[in-house]
Amino acid sequence: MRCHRCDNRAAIRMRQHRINLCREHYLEWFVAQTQRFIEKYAMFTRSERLLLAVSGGKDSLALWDVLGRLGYNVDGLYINLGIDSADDYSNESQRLTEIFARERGMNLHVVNVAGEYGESVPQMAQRIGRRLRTCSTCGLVKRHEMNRIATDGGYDVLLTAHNLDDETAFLMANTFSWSTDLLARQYPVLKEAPGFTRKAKPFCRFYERETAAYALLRGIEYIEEECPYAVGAKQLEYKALINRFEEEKPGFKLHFYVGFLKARDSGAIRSNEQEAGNLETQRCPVCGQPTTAQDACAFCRLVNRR
Ligand code: Q46
Ligand code: ZN
Ligand code: ZN
Repeated sequence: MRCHRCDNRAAIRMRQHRINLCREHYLEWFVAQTQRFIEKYAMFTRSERLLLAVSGGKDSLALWDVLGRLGYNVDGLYINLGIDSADDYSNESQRLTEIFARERGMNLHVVNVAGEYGESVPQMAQRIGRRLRTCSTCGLVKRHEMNRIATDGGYDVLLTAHNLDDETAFLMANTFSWSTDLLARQYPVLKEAPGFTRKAKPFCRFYERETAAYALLRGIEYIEEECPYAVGAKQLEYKALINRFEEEKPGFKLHFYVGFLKARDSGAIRSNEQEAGNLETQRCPVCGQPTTAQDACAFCRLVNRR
């Protein structure tokens, strides 16, 4: 199998794009594609300050690497959730993230949930009796902390490294449950609104195996273990299902996602701007973040501030 751009041995075969590339041309292609997505969806510019949520996994570290190469002004945010599995998941992923940042001279914010609020995420979930739903507690904490650091730090855009596999799994879950609000908010970029920083997902059109190949070929050291709470999550079942479709029909994921974006652009699905606008009038009296609650927001209630 030869590279389509030179005669060297191909390092990756991408059936969905009908192209094989060697290591050097793959790394070049991947960085150029990222820039193309940033421009296509008008995500951000080089004069804006970006904050990237990094987990220590392949996607977020690969995105940090690519944005640095492209000359963007991007800082990292690592949130230590206090997940102390056999592999010491949280501390190990923090360690790898810190090494990555140090080696490249990148600026990293670290939030330790237990240090900040007196309890780890699994402890919070257990206290409120939602042991089996640690992920929903986790999601609430992560969203709040990302928004807090982005607002306090005066960042223009908050980035996450969701890839196409993540996006299509959300899309399928939101479609199966007809969660139209969530569908309306699913887009490569969400405009800023009062109390909300703009959000962008520059990797949303990359297959997971493409981001993994980038991290591997670039020699990035990342945490390979999954969070132990991901096991059995619905999200993984959807991913497995979508992978079966992809096997049978290469390109399925991309068509599914891009088709959805087109439908949304044509106005078939109401965009998020109105949604975010509705929150404008209400602010949490404790933390000041926008909320739909009449009093303290869900996060402040969770951490017992009220
Ligand atoms: S980190 Fe948190 Fe995920 Fe772990 S507890 Fe669930 S939501 S699985 S992205
Ligand atoms: Zn080549
Ligand atoms: Zn609050």
